[in-house]
Amino acid sequence: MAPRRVSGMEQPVAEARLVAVLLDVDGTLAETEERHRLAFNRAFAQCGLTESWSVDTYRRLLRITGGKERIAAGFRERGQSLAAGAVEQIHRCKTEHFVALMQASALALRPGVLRLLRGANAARLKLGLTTTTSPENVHALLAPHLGANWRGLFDVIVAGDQVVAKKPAPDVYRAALTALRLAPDQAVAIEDSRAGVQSARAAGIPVIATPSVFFADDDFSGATVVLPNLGDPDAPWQRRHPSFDNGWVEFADLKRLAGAERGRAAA
Ligand code: XBP
Ligand code: MG
Repeated sequence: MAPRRVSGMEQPVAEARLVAVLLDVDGTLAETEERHRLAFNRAFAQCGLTESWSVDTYRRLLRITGGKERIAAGFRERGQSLAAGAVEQIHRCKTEHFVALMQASALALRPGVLRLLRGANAARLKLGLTTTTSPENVHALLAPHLGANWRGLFDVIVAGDQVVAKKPAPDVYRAALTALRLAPDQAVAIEDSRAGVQSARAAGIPVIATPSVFFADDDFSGATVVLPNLGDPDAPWQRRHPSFDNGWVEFADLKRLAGAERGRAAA
């Protein structure tokens, strides 16, 4: 997919006060949702339920963020009510299946993710994870790539039920800003879905959209730029983006993005 410019980036480039890069997890760090879908279906079967989500059904239900919320919505739309505690029980089972799937084979991170995670400290940037997914899932995804002590790479991790209102509500991003004691224009977010972009924007944070497979057709209005992925020197974008010197995102681009966005906001 060729990069789409959502808003000009040829603004005067004020030196950004960028301090932190806040990354979403599912769909942004890796294409995890197909494994989530498998895990949901295995949990349904293990719980003796006939429910099984096709790719199309799951793509539709993915509009609802949060696995427990998604389970409740899926059964509600079929007119089926679940016993008290059943949603939590199914979701616990689903998380176990997701972790087992990830332990069986590590899931590749998307282009540019490992490069930016590993390079942030040298670029004097803080890192945060701002995700709806359960904490166990983050460990299952990142430990094979960054080691058991991967959490040490991040200055803040806000996940799952740490916030009540999930994306597109701004809560997860506001919690990260509060933890880091930052203003919104000192951060930039990276997201794969419309709900994620809306969440970051509602918190006042400029956001790069890198649409994932399940959200390829989403409306990413509000994102400062929409890119196929973060790219890498050995995996550059097939078509160059006029606002990027290279075929991938560098930290200088993130600083320019944040500066340009702040310039727009101040205009
Ligand atoms: C995407 C989500 C999550 C996952 C499933 O999270 O909405 O609900 O689909 O994980 P992200 P859980 O914000 O990282 O894109 O079942 O643990 O919720
Ligand atoms: Mg996501």
